[in-house]
Amino acid sequence: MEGLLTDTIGAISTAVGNAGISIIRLSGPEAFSVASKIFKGKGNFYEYPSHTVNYGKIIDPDNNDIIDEVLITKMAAPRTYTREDTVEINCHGGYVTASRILDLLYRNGIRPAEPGEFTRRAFLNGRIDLAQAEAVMDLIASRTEKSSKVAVSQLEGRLSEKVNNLRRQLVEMLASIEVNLDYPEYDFEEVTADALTTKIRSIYDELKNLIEGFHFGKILREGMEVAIIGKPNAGKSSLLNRLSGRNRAIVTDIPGTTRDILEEYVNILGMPIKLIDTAGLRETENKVEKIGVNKAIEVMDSSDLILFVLDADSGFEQEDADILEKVDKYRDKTIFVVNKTDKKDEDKLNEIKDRIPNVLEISVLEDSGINVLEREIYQYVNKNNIDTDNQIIVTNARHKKHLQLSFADLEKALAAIDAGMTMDVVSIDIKSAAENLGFITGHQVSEEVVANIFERFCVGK
Ligand SMILES: Nc1nc2c(ncn2[C@@H]2O[C@H](COP(=O)(O)OP(=O)(O)OP(=O)(O)O)[C@@H](O)[C@H]2O)c(=O)[nH]1
Ligand SMILES: [Mg+2]
Repeated sequence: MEGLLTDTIGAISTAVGNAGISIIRLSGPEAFSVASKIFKGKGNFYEYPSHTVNYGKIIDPDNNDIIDEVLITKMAAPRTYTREDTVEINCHGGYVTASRILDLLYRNGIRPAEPGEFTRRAFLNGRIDLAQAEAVMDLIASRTEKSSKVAVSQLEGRLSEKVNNLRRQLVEMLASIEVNLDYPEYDFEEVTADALTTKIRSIYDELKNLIEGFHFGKILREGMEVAIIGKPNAGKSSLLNRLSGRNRAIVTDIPGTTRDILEEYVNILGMPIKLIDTAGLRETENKVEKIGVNKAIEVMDSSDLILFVLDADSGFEQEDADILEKVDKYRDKTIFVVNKTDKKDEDKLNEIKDRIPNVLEISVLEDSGINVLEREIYQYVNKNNIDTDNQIIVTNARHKKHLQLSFADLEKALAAIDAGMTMDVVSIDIKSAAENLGFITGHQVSEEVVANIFERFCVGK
């Protein structure tokens, strides 16, 4: 990338939309000189103390047009996000004003920031490590309080700390092996195969834990997929509407209303959930409905959790028996729900309870049992007892990849020791394991990989 750290970059840092204010951020060696050219406030911009907010106007120096009244924040390096001289202009909301100011800046020597370039600079200037930089992106994208908590803890460097610690242990191991090999005449403590195995095993176990947590991390970030299935007219779409709090799906008393998959993000007790409404499952000759039914069956397989909705109005029917058979292999990830309990036909309800003893009774119409269902869904997600406040959770696919590679290296190292290989052979795998961990925090990461990661950021972050 040209002008990697010598250019001064600028972008609108707030989201596009009708916000009250927009913030334009500048970073780089010319940030102050360009700001002083277009900003007219009380006194000389250069003399403002660092980290102060100042009132003034943005004026086009070419024709003296006043573009906006703004608050400008001046922050001198190195105590800034990028560690460079930084200026933030709070201008009035709306895209038009912010774009005009940005345009003025571009005409006066500022280069448009590339996606993620501010964070990239923070990384290149050593303020944050790579895992932290990626956490910034996660934070921007995170939908709920819980997922943003995980991102914040990564930002604080907990994953990095852990990975660095494991990496350091591997490097120390390599060092002691080398000392043994290179200076056999000295009386260093000998690295025995047993001692080495024990040490590698403990790191191996820790990596395994981190890797296993990835699935949960993905759920936190992208939302767990919960499929609502059941026979036609059971009230699946009604339930989706209730849980999402809006009339997303069409509801009618005609069986076979929903024909396609419908997805909706909802927030259940702080967990992001992707709810999937499906076509009622039944044998059908209707071509369109048939496709919908097949899709519903696919979704059962791919989803993280299934809500099987039965109908207290109709009782337990052959269609339910058929679905029960289909859902059997997914029992561990199924919550059974009987809707329309307001109908108060005890016999029909008991028919269902006899077949499915632990079925959860709800009525979307009367809004009963919904809170209990929400808690069940929440508990299902948390049943692995992952404590998001204290556990390090891997949420990023790139991190996971390198953890897995490192894990595989250690597996090879252990096998090599077992096979009675010499220490210099074993050390090759250990070195590779350490390198793979280094890739996570960017300790030894090629320019190309860095560029690739930052390209995924939004401009202005
Ligand atoms: N009495 C009562 N009726 C309900 C309840 N929930 C939904 N209904 C009604 O049941 C009918 C079917 O509801 P939908 O939500 O469309 O059912 P569905 O399972 O999505 O049906 P398909 O899309 O055809 O598979 C509608 O007339 C709803 O108003 C409930 O708790 N009690
Ligand atoms: Mg429906």
